[in-house]
Amino acid sequence: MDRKDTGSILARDIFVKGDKDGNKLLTEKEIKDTLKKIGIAIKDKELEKLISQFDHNKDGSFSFEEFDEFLKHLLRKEEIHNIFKKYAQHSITIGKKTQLMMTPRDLMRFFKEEQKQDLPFEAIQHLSEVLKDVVLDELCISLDVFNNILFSPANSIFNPDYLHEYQVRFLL
Ligand SMILES: [Ca+2]
Ligand SMILES: [Ca+2]
Repeated sequence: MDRKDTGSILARDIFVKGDKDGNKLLTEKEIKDTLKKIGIAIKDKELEKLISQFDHNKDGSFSFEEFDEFLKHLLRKEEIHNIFKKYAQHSITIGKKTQLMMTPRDLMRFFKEEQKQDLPFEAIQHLSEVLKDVVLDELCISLDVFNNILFSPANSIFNPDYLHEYQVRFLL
């Protein structure tokens, strides 16, 4: 079975279990309960935003197709967050907030180990405006920057075989 089948069957299974009244639609309440069950924590406000983003026919609930798309979006975010945490070995504290950060060296490690790409520092610098004038061990890559780099058009010029492994894993 390839990834596509696995993903769809999983989403279908989650959808059917979450659809308590069996009307083939997930209401906001059903979506909330479902996410809790599969261990995805999400703030009410954020969830409302996402529901309106993926509720294409604006009936206030999710059809399977809408839910499938929504779930892929969520899993991709989780995945990127997890992979960021794995490679971001430093943190900085601004006020009361502590934020995980990567150095360009950490990012190079990510490309080498996860994307099988040996990117020289210069190539890394080309990937992001933020990295233009930094040195190897400078803490400058936040989760947002990391996300932008993964999704930047510049990233696609490198090794298309491993193109956006973390973008496509849950989209396939
Ligand atoms: Ca329902
Ligand atoms: Ca809908």
